[in-house]
Amino acid sequence: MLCVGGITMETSLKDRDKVGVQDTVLLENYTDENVFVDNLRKRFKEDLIYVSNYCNFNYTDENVFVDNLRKRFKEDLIYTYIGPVLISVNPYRELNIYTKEHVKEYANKHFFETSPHIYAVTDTAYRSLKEEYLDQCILISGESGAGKTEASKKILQYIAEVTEHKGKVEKVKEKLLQSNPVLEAFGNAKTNRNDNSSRFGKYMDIEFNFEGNPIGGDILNYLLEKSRVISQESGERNFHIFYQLLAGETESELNELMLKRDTSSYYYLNHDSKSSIDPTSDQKGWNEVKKALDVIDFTSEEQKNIFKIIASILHMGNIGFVEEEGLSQINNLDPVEKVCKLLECDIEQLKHALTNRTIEARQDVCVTPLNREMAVYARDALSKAIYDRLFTWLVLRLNSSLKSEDTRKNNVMGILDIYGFEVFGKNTFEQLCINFCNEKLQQLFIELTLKSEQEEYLKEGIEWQHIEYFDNKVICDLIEERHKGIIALMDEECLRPGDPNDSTLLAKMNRNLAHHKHYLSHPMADIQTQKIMGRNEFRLLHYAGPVTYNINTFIEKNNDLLFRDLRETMSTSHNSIVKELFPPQEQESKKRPDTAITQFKNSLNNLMSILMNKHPSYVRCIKPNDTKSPAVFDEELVRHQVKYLGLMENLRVRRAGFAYRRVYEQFLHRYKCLSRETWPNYPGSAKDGVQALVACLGYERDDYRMGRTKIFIRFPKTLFDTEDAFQEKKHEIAAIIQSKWKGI
Ligand code: AOV
Ligand code: MG
Repeated sequence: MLCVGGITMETSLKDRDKVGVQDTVLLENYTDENVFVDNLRKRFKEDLIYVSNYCNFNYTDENVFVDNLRKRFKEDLIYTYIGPVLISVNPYRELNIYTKEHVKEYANKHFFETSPHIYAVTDTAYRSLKEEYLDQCILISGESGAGKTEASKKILQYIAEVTEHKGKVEKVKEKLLQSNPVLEAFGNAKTNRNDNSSRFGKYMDIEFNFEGNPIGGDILNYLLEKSRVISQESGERNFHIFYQLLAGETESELNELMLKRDTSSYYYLNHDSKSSIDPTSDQKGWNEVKKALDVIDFTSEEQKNIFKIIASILHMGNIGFVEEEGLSQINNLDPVEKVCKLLECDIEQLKHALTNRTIEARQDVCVTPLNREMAVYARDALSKAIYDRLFTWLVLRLNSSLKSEDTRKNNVMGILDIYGFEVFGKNTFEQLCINFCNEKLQQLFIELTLKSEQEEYLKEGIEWQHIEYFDNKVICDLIEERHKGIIALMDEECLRPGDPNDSTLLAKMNRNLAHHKHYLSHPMADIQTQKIMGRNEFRLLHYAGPVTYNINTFIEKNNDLLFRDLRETMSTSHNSIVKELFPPQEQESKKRPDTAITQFKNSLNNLMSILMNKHPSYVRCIKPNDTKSPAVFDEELVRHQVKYLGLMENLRVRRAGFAYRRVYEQFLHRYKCLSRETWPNYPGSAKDGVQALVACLGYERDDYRMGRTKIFIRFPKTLFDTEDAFQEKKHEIAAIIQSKWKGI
């Protein structure tokens, strides 16, 4: 192995054998990186020279940054670090880098000793949990299709590999792993950005016992895009499970569910050819889901009931209405009968509930018949509500199966995998929620890596040149600020008496937000923009780029109203799951529930405080192209992501900053045995003790800084050397003690 201090350079797999070096060329004792790189240039082709950690790079130039990613991508080196932050570029093909051997390669190694990998990040978090008893969270971000969900699966796979393989632990791990196919089948769908796009946000805690073995788990789910149940844009699909059921279920079971295999029989499933995917993948998916449900101990009764519900939604979509003199009537009883058979509810009651609405005003009860439009609305609202509640039920059911038996407060590792930032041809309420969620996550990243890092240097009195960055708090505020933000305006409009509708909402937003830098209304836009922006649209300048939203259905989706008659009908169902989904207490409650977006906002803020209390690790996923191609590295697309993810600023802060810090007392306590001056006790202050210690250890002036309460160490290598010396000393001392003990 070729070594020059601190920089890890990887040669390509192809060239490795030729030049006779192993998988990394470690650079040691270098004085000038550029001289070294020049030397390398003589030996290797330009395209083979790149760095695996940007912090060891002399440049903080965006072009060089992107070019480095490009070169690595071409060599299948999809992972690169900025200090401890992992950048992952979606390879869009299976790489042979996730085998058991790879797991072994990363287990129990210093972070910077190995080449970048999601396993290294996971291992570091895992060891911090196990050895320092710190709760961890791994935050995965990036736009739709960038590889977040895949990354979250690799994390889980790594944990499963490196922990105990027997008894209860093995069973828990099996369940944790199998929760993924279930949630993906019900919560993922093909979109125009990603064939397996997550349509819900997921935060999963893995709970560990004191030996570091998984003993349980808990999943929090965030706002499912339930509108997909009733319609999809061209080229997109409904949730996978509908197609999987039709493709994979046996003929006799399908008969029992009164379903035909052919998707074109169902109004709720998109039929355009663009939206189809390989049918064998649906069959495969079906087998995986069935297996997973078995592993997670869903009883056969529960499984039957789940699929009765899925089938009933497909039939529900086929219920049609005709209108006579403003009154709607069901025009085909066949699907209604099927729904009632499957959900075991009364057909007359359902028919009535689909075409009438009961309103209770003070003491009066008033029944109003629905026109056709309202009946269609009621039907779709029911389908969405059933599916959405079923999804939450599934998560709760998974949680009860994953719940640990240990009642102690154990350490956890959280994995956050949300829906990525997305821009479609038409963006609506759901995209606003999804993109708001991404703003919040970006805000957390900024808070923890750029803001607090710089604030800490100031607080500790370390000389520091402030590095500017774009703080997206301004956009978060535009959306969520009390009384003023978009959410507040939306809620105000939803609750207003009279006839609030989408256009009155848009007018209100335009009035109130016209002068906000990140809000653009149609009337305020320039002529060019007006040409491409409709009158019923508004535009937000998100951290990741502008998105034009169509206001249609905002009010309806935010109100999320399910007529009482339908709720009541469902609560009389004899299907044991449906009964749970619509509890009788709900019918009695008079209180109006929070609007959809306010519930979402509250759950996100709750999530942020969960994350704030854990030790974070970051995975920043990048999408190399828009065509899902393994061969294309679209420089402009990548540059845009590098920009909005704030990676250059992240690098600047990292390069100028310090990799490691610890309060004087802790540092002295751990390493005091390495100097005669500090061992066994230093008479003066901890700060003076640390000063004496590092002088003895030979730290150079540039290696560290002394803050008010902490020592800051610039390079990881400095600390690793100290830690290695400590480990050696520990063994020496142990040996001495042992021999003395034997001597006695
Ligand atoms: P996302 O989670 O970030 O999007 P995914 O993790 O679903 O994106 O990745 C999209 C697709 O890219 C996957 O289905 C794989 O085909 C491929 N892919 C991603 N990462 C890898 C990898 N490490 N190795 C091989 N293929 C990969 V969204 O859920 O849409 O925001 O809402
Ligand atoms: Mg995903």
